[in-house]
Amino acid sequence: MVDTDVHDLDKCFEVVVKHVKAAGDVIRRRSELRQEYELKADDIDLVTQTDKQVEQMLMIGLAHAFPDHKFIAEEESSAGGSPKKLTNDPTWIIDPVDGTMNFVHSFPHSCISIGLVINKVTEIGVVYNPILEQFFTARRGQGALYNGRRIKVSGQRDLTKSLVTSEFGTTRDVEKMLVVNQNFAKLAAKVHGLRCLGSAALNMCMVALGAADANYEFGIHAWDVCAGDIIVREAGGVVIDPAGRKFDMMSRRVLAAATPELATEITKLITQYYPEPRDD
Ligand code: LIP
Repeated sequence: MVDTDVHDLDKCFEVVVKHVKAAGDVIRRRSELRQEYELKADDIDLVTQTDKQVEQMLMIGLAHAFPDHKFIAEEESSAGGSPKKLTNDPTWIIDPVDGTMNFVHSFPHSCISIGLVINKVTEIGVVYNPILEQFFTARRGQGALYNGRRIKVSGQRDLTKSLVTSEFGTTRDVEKMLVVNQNFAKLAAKVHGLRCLGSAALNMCMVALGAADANYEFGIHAWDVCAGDIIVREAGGVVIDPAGRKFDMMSRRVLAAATPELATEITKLITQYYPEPRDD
């Protein structure tokens, strides 16, 4: 176990906010321009130069301030090399542009998502959509804020009165698409509405804001959900595994909800899917 007291969490928060705001300026400036992109694992799994440059900006800035801290970052991880295991060491989990497909199309729902995990416990979460000036933050035991204002989940318990967010994802894997479409059909027949913002982090922040009542997805990565997880929980919501077990950030499965009752209704209804490989 790492002694958390030695890590000045106030300084960590101050430094990460400074670098996220600077990186946000880069994304905002470029968001009006059509983005060139490269393909990653699939023809709908894209990466832009901005994803890579923003990731470098954040990692260099944080490594300079905290030389002993570790990183699990999307583009570094997707560029090959052995999967990173989450240790007890202070680890920044970074998605430089969550919602890259949106960014490529100038659809204004993209964000920086970054979390600090120590002893496998998330201490800080920041999600920033610089295009719509949506700045979400949370610190363990200190609540969640949206543009500096305290936020709370909706408190919704009833699935038939719920707005639920999820995604088709960035893979055309046949087996996965079957499950995704089955779950959309089952939920569409029950809920008030389904929404896909195109960003797991922003989908979870909508739950924290009380603007949506639940979010679930299979196939996301630790960097898509690390910050959203603490922001939802600090706003009074729950984050679990979609089968009802404890949330496992490296499992590529998430269910966030306003209440445990709503989460249970969703776990009972949806078809499960287990993405391979795990992130670790
Ligand atoms: C995206 C997630 C989204 C998921 C996509 C992709 P990216 O992250 O935000 O929820 O459906 O497959 O993982 O690639 O834009 O950082």
